[in-house]
Amino acid sequence: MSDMNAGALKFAHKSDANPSCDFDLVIVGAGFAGMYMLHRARGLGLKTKVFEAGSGVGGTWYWNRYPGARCDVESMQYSYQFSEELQQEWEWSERYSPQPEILSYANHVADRFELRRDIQFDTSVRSAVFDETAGCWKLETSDGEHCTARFCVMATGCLSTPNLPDFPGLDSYQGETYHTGHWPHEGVDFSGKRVGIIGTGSSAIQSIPVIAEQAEHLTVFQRTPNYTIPAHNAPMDPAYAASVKADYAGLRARAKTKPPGIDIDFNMASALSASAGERQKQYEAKWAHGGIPFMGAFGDLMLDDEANDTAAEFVRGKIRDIVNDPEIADRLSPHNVIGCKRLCVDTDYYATYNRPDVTLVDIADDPIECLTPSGLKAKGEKHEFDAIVFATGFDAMTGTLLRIDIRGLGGISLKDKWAEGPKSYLGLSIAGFPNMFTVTGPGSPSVLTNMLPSIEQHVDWIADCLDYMGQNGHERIDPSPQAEADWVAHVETSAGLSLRSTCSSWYVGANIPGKPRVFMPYLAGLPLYIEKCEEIVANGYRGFALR
Ligand code: N01
Repeated sequence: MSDMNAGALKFAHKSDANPSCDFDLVIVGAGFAGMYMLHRARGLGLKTKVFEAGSGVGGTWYWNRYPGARCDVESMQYSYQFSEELQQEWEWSERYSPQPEILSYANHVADRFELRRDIQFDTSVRSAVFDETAGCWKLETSDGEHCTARFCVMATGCLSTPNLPDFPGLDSYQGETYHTGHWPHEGVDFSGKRVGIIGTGSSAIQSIPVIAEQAEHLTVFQRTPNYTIPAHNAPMDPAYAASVKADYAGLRARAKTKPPGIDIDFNMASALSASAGERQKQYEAKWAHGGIPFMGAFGDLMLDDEANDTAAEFVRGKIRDIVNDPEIADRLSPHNVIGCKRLCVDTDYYATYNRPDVTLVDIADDPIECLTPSGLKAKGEKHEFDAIVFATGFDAMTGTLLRIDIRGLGGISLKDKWAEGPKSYLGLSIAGFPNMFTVTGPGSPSVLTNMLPSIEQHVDWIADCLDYMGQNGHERIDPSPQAEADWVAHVETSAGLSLRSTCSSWYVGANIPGKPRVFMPYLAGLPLYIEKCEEIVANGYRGFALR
């Protein structure tokens, strides 16, 4: 990482650079991206302000408080690496961290680096308009406040705008409603209640076993079954934690060489070249290890349908083993490409369907007809509920950005620019929107990787860029339309190389009616992406106009 204080002197005199702006930098969002961006900006001596919609830091982990919420990347890797002291002092209590612990960690970081004094909570940004004459971004908040800034960093998260489908009769329902992505902070007690849950993605798969423990009866409405691998979560092994801490830099460096930015074992051999017995042994070992590394069983799982189906069939076999009723096991068994939608990681998910107080309703061919005052109607049958949980996901990657009225050069709106899908250079910047950066934006590896190292890589890139601009007297940076178009084409070509882009997932916007079908994240992996980002910098910020 670069020296955080380089360029501080230049920026200490920011008002000389552009006295007409209130701030050097405004950051939107105080999740892990916004917090680290603020920390780096301070190191550069930038006068910075952060606006955060929530009442506290943590982003995703502030909002997603549903029962069972837990990270699917192991704790020792799902953490910041920018401060050796921080990574040495923090103790994770479980192999996979539960949401409250990750939120405590975010609060600890905010306290340790005294971040709160520059964060305005309970404030969302309504609009950001570039004033070409003044060279400032003009922002308006939800409170009607106005401010200006030379630079704007959108640290708005990839999964931060919940998707609530427009079910007919939604407003008529009289019972309690919850969305997993916007859970009440005081928690919910489902004891003695008849609960319905809509959706079977990662959030549902984590919450269903916990809600089933509490509720009098739980009914799950499944449109598409999902593959999930057991987490085998356990208390943190102190010897393992100590061994990581003895060489944290080693672990972080190894992780940076792996496509998802996680230090996991990849077997590059072909599944189809292995014998049936070898494949079974390998899949059993990965199942026993648990979690996302399952997809590292063979090198061609995301490249070849037939290879992929060997892994898919293994998981279907596990479902048949775990679920007592063969008909329910069949309904729970996906037949699409495993790993095409985000692989889920669970604790006791499939076994939950052996409970007499859990019912699975398959709505694949017969969507929910409507909500009624006392529940909902599906497949011609009325279901009565005291509470309905919408585990229906997010308007991912672009949803939050497009809810802000962002206007760049010539007053062009981001909404118009992205009408046919997101266009950006490196997922970091958008042509025609100068001095604005997006952390883990569409066109970057983001959601296909461990988010923390991806966030840090982006924030470091942006901070180094601001430092470079300060050192060289540049006031404006804007990617060229050609560089952007070339990158968008490269992102699209990369997506076509993997089976990952072949299904109706939120990666392609398929979950939101009317959203353009574009594979949004960059699929070629973190190491290649980092190489490209560094190469662009080494070539004088190739593809950017700096002036
Ligand atoms: O959302 P999802 P999520 N009628 O979009 C269904 C991350 N995450 O919140 O598949 C009926 O995956 C929809 O059905 P279908 C992770 O990256 C991480 O669960 O579209 N059903 C689907 O079953 C994850 O991928 C962690 O047919 C409707 C579900 O709702 C991402 O967040 C934990 C419907 C939505 O699933 C999103 O996960 C949680 C309708 N009209 C989340 N509309 C961890 O770190 C939607 N559905 C572990």
